Amino acid sequence: NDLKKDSRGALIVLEGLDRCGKTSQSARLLSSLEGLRYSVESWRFPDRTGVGLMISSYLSNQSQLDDHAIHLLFSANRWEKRSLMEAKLMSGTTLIVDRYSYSGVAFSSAKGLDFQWCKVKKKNEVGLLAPDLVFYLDISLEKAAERGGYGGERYEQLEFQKKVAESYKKLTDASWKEKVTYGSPSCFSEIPATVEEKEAAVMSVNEASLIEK
Ligand code: 2DT
Repeated sequence: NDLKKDSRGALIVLEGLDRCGKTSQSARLLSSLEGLRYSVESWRFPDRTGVGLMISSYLSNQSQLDDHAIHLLFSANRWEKRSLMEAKLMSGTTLIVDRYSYSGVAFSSAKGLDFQWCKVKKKNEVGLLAPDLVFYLDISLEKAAERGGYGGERYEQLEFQKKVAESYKKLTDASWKEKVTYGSPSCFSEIPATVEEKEAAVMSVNEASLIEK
């Protein structure tokens, strides 16, 4: 099942609360895949360039934005990168992405935006590339808080993280598997899948999704 040079790379997403270990795990996954001679890159959303400059200013409390507006900016931030992501995947590079559309739903709905509005109603995610694999790094709030405290950004507060955890739980469906092992990504179809309207969008975690405990 090795990725061949002429097959596309895999889109691997890591999700979870702040301080759940996404950064460490993506670094480990990156070096392990590099060791297996895959072409692989580490990405993160929000990307703090372009539209991301506004997001960054919002997150650091330097500006205020309507909750829906910031939600859509996060989505626009992914759209800005869509063609580059596709080009990378098509050229055989695997992308390990720290946060994606799931964060979009979990964080915005934790603020009180309607869950369904965030998830499918606005369909602003439809057409983005669907991940081949999503790791949800499940950590208790207490453990996350123990890990040296949160930074000073807008969402980095215990009470808020609690709500985010509840939102992530709502995104869980029967297809999520509790599993700790993963192999190298298997060969995927040549063309990256896009988020289909019918498939209840990117939020409905597909068969390949795993929960890492
Ligand atoms: P980092 O601390 O990982 O840089 O994230 N967020 C992220 C959203 O609210 N919506 C999104 O679509 C994405 C991708 C999660 C900064 C914060 O931005 C939140 C934490």
